[in-house]
Amino acid sequence: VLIIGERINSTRKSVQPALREKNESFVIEEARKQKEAGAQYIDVNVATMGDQEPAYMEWAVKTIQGAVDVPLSIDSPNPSAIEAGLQVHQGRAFVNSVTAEAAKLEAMVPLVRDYDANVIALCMDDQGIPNDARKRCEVASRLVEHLTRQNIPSDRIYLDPLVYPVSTSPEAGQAVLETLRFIRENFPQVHTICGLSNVSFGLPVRKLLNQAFLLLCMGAGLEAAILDPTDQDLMRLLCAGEALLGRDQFCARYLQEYRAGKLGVAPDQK
Ligand code: THG
Repeated sequence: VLIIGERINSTRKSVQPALREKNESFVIEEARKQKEAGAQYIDVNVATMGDQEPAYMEWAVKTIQGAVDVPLSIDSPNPSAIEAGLQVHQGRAFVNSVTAEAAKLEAMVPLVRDYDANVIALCMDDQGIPNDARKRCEVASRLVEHLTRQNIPSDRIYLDPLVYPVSTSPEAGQAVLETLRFIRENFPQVHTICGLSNVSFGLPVRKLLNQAFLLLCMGAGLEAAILDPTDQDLMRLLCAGEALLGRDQFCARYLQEYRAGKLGVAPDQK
């Protein structure tokens, strides 16, 4: 599973003031910590900065990549903020995200193409976010059709079924799993991604729910996840899940993590 670290997000209580003050050492440390914990990309979301969002995005991208060698997922509903981030980004970024809304597609797709980025496409359209899996699958199909017709290579496309809190919509978990299976079966050439932590909003012991949901999603064909890589239990489960699903040849990765003492048990000293 491709791991995108979620911790640099202005909706988090501890992060918002640091971003507002443009605290360089704070964002650098958050990025370093997540990369060290196994994140291959770092998500950057400064959405609470209002009309200053593009300036903050540019600052965050420059600051992080000036100190840590890691590609970023530029997370915003605002095409100007996405472009401000892409303009200063080094390497291949994720554009997070487009939707099937007509205006969104029109503004975002040229950016994805011009900057040769990966793109996360959310399963929602001008009608909003569909509750049931069947409509989400229908939106997923339209997204694949539109993006490939606009010459976005299919292996750059990451479809996100959109995870909702099970506390408010009990069917949210199943809808995601069904959509993931549908995408894997019908569009094997595109990738799947989820923001895991959304599932547990409003409930106690959120980590437990996030962990359980990660494994369910992996079983349904999840290929990339936006998550907190500093949650060691979550990362261990991910590692075990890959071995169990045969996505870790000879369990090499699992054994490597064990020998490095990262599975929470001291390795034998034979
Ligand atoms: N799909 C895509 N992008 C996304 C999401 C998605 N980006 C944003 C979000 N969802 C993923 N990122 C987060 C980041 C933090 C939390 C959840 C998802 C989170 N934060 C706690 C909170 O707000 O209660 C932390 C509390 C705190 O530290 O203040 O749960 O689904 N494509």
